[in-house]
Amino acid sequence: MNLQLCFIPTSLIDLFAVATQATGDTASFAVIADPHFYDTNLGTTGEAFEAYLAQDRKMLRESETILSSAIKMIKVRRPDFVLVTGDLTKDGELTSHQKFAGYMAQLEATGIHVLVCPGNHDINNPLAVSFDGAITRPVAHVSPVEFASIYDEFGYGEAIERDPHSLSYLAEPVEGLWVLALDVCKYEDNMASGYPETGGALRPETLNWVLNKLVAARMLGKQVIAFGHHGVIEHYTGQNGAFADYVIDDWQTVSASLANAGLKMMFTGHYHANGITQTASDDGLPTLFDVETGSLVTYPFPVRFVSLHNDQAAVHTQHVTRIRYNTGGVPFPEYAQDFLYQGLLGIAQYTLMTEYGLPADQAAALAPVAADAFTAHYAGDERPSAETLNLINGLLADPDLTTQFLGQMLHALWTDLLPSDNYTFLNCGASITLTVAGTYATGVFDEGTAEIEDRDPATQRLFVVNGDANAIEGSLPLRGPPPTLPLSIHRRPL
Ligand SMILES: [Ca+2]
Ligand SMILES: [Ca+2]
Repeated sequence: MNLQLCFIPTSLIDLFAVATQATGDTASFAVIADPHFYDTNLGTTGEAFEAYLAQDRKMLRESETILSSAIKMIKVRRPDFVLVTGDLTKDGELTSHQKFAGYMAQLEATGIHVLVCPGNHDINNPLAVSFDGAITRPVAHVSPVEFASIYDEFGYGEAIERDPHSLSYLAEPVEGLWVLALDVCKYEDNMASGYPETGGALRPETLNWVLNKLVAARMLGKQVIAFGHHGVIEHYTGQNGAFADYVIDDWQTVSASLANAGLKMMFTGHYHANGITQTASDDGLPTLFDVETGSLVTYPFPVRFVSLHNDQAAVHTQHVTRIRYNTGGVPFPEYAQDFLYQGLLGIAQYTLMTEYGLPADQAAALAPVAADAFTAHYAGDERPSAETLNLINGLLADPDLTTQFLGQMLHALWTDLLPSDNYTFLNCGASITLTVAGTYATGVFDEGTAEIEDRDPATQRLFVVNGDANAIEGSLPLRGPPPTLPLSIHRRPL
């Protein structure tokens, strides 16, 4: 029996590109999350600014140049539109919003639509201040009405319909594709409380509005995706218990309602982590994906690119690796990873002492373990080393309940829930249909004759490594009609 080569490209995005080229029925978009744009004219030095940075993990001084690099990446890929999933600004300062909108206008000027939604930092924020030495001074912030006005060109002005109860809206950036922008932030009482509410919820009236839109979409034959700031599904087991403000209130009921009404993909941010999780039906089939994108001011600065075809999506993540900024000669990724790690160390040690009641020496010993876990979780596709697992198992076996709880949390942070986070193929509909483009037989059985397959995007031909012959061979055209066998063979010694 001859070995039949199965021509499956190694990259899912390539597979998808092939599939969509065949039908032409597709949309492409990019997602950026939590850019936390900061107008540096409001101050970047002094005791008060340093104190702000110390209790945070955002690269505020660099936010503008990172955004600029991300925009360049997006312009190269030329998607149909871009989703920005909230926390557009550091703390809702009017001038930060205005400057951020200016950058979005650059994208629209190249024909790429931009759709935004608010995050918990963007509206009615009493922390909108300027920094001067040890002093902070309140600066203008924006109301819900002003937010919609500033972003008129980026969703609100072009909406098919706006929800009367929130800053949610419905847009159709590509014919046949409805995009629901969901405002899940709770900014109504911010000024009275003196602090921006971190948690999120889909107001009952807004949930009804969304469910009605999903019914209408089905009737009109529109495909629907949604985006919002807060997660609608946990991104690790127990996230809602440990960080309730990062998943919407009553997330299980709400996500089930959305899934039952036919929503299949929701794009989110807020936790600064790049992760994808799913709800599943009783027979294990995915019903709703929460595609969370990491922050543009937190290492490793992901920008997601999504190719959508009916109920299937290829998700690909790129990272900002270069910025125009003086990093003291240190490569930007290294500089940024160190900034994140040092920030997380401080936050972890403080939290372990104040919220978990650990003595200073124990908190100092555990802080690096926590910082490692969050750094890995933020990047996505987290895989613990044997050493890390041993350490976590030690915590889980400890008789002290607080230590056991910390062990559980670290274990959960390191456990990547399905599907994979950075490069994946989301199939929300019927099973994928693969069409055989052609076959080629080497005439060799039970040897390594098809070890690595790859596609040459320039020629649209597929090549395969024949390990047995120590050569690259096979040249299968991936465009046009299926080839007539036998295929032309190009053999090159390795
Ligand atoms: Ca995952
Ligand atoms: Ca993950």
